[in-house]
This record gives sequence, structure tokens and C-alpha cells, in this order.
Amino acid sequence: MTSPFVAPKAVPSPAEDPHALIADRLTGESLPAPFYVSQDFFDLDLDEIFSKSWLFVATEAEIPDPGDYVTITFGTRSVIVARDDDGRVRAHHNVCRHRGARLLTEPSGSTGTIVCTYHSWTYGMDGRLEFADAQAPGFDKSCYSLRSVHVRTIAGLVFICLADEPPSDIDEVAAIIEPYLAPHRLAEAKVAKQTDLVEDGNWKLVMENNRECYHCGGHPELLNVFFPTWGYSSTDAIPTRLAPVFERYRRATAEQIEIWDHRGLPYPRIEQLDTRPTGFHIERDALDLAGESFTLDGSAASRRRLTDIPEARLGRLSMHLQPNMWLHVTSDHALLFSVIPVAADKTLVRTTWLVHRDADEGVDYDLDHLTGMWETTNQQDADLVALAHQGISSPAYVPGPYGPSEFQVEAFINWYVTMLRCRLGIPVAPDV
Ligand code: 3BY
Ligand code: FES
Repeated sequence: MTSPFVAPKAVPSPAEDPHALIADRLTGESLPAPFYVSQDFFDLDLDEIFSKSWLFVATEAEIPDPGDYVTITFGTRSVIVARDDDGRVRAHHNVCRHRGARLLTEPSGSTGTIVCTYHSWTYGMDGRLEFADAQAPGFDKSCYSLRSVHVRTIAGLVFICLADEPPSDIDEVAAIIEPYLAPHRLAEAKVAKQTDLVEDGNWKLVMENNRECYHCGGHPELLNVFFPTWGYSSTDAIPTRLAPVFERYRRATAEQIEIWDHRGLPYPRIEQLDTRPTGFHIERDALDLAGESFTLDGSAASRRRLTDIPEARLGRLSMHLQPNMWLHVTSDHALLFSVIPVAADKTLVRTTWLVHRDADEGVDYDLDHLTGMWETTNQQDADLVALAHQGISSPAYVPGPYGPSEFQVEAFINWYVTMLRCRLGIPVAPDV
């Protein structure tokens, strides 16, 4: 007899079943609402995307000295990223090997050893258990090192992967992106500022918003220097209203190419956004006006540049990495963005500004001047993401089409759906 206390297992309707939605996703349009608003998809995203991809989590500049650490949390998974006594970057699960207590609770800090609050088991920064009081004879400390997390540094950027077997294409990606990044010496830079902005929207809406400039009319400050021609895959697609800007963009690019060539800075666009587990995009691009930095007139915000390259006018080096980062580097500073899902409708966007290690605040740069444009832009983006999430939460929402300048949004969503299909063994329904 069926117990009256056990509710029958709800069978999801095809309109809500994650597997059916993933199999049936149509290319060229935004996703059905459950992808953005449902708890099932949020859990799937953490398990299948954030636990199986390489993730950008920090810069080496945040942990310059032995003992420095940051902690970062993806759902229930907390990770310690630390510099050990030999100067190596390590990543460990933030879980004690005794009875599992969370070890470090601060977002960042510096410590000689990692001491568990519960019963004082003590670990070195390399993860080895150094002290465990009052154990039975024969207790072998070497069996209880912290569980390590795969970690990879590329030109001063720290990536982790929570999977037992991380995507192996990171080596190939590193070989491509390192020559672009290395000349900017980010590993030797220092953090000028870091902000955490919690946006009221799903993490995919944050990423989608970053992958297009169709909305850039909403960024009047940024548009002083950011060419809104960005995102068009071919010059034919550029709308006629942008013709005068495009002419400036063409001239600025030609001037930049001479400098990049002269200084041996690689610049061609390389884009493999949806064809590999570690999807990425990298390119150098011109900036408008003085072309040096993200300021209202385009002139450098820091007098002390990141490197010895004599030209301040280097435009921007920009990179996207799926699923959760993008960056911009100018001659005087670097800006790094990481996206951390908090709930189906909440996403943390962390922005880090790096400057030369010897640049003095108040002398070489004014902090508000350095960070102002992107703080404003980030807030504008956060407002747009919140509007998108609100609209998608209405039963009236139906997916809408991506235009030509939103091809990187499609690439991001295509990457995401492809990863889910591969990792869940879901066959692809024929596009109708
Ligand atoms: O940061 C970015 O790369 C993008 C490009 C345009 C809008 N967004 C600010
Ligand atoms: Fe960490 Fe006991 S749980 S020492």
C-alpha cells in the first residue's frame, strides 16, 4: 500500500526537464528560462561546469609571499589557493582531514601553517599534515595531507580545476596565450584594488552580457575609449551609424600594429570559444583617444607602467576564458574579472586592478581615477543583468534571437550546452 506520507515523485514536464532542455537547445537564440532561474540548473552548473572546467580564481599578485592565501568557494566546494614555503602556488580543498571542518574562513590572509579550529590539526602551506595531537601509536601523518586541487599558473594568472582529471587542453591554451600575456609581467605586479560586486542575476547572464557590446550604449563612460565596433565578426556587419567610429578604429588599429610589431607583441585574434573544454579568445585591440588606458581621455592612469616598453600607447590586450573570466591589459594596468555563481539569481563579480609593484598610490596613480571607469561600467552591467534576470523570471519570457554582434554570446552558450551534453552523455536533438 502506498504510504499517505510519501508524495509521488514529481515527473518533470518536458518544458522543465533539464536533460530534454539541454538536448533540444536551439542555436542562435537565448536559453529557455529554467537554464537561468531553476535550482536544478544551478546545481548542474556547479557540478558539470564549475567542477569540471579550468577556472580563473586569482592572480599571483594576490599571494606574493610564502604563507599568503586566498579562499574561493563554488557552491559547497571551498578551495585554498596558497603560496607554499618554496614559493610554489598550491591549491587544496578547504576541508580538514580529521573530521572535515572548514579550515580557513577568511577570504584572504597570510599564515605560517593552516590550523584547524576544531581539534588543531595543523598543515603546512604545501598541504602536508604537520601536527595532530594525541593520536594512537602508529598514526601516520603522511596519510592525511590536505586533498589537493589541480592548479596551473599562466603568466601570473592562477587557474584551478576541481575535477580528478582536468581538461588536458590547458597546456595547448597556455602555449597560445602565454606569449600574449607574458610581456606585461603580471606575475610581478601588485594589487591596487579588488572589488566584489554581487549581481542580481544568473551567472550565465553575467557572462552573456560581457560577451557583447550591443548594449554598450549603456556605458557612456567606457565608450570614450572602447570602440563599439567590438563584437562584429566582419566589417560588413558593422551598422552604418558606426561608420565614423569605424574609420577612427581603422586608423588607430593601423598605428597600433606598427607599435605592436616593433615591440614584438603578438596581436592577432585567436578564437576557440566553443570548440574545446578550455574555450578562449585572445586579441590585442586599439583604444580610442590617447589609446593608453581605460580613462575618460584614454591617457594612462598610472605613471609607472607595467613594463619597460617605452610606448604608453599599447591599446588593450583582452582575453576571454570559458566559463568564468575576462581580462584587459593596458600599458599601465591590468583588469581581471572572475565570475562566481552564488545562487540561481545571484552572482559574484570580482574585479582586480593590477599596477606595477613599485607604483605608489597617490604619487604614481590616483586610485579613484584608475578604477573609476570600470567601477561605473560594472555597476551599469549589474543593473542590466538584474533587468534581464527579472524579465526572464516572468512566465511571458520566450527565448529571443542573437544578432551578428552577439556571436560571442552564442559561442559562450554553445560551449556551455556542448559541455553539458558531453558530460551528461546527452545526444543532440536535430535543430529544427
Ligand atoms: O569587458 C568587455 O570585454 C566587454 C566588452 C564590451 C562590453 N564589456 C564591457
Ligand atoms: Fe579538523 Fe578535527 S576536524 S582537527
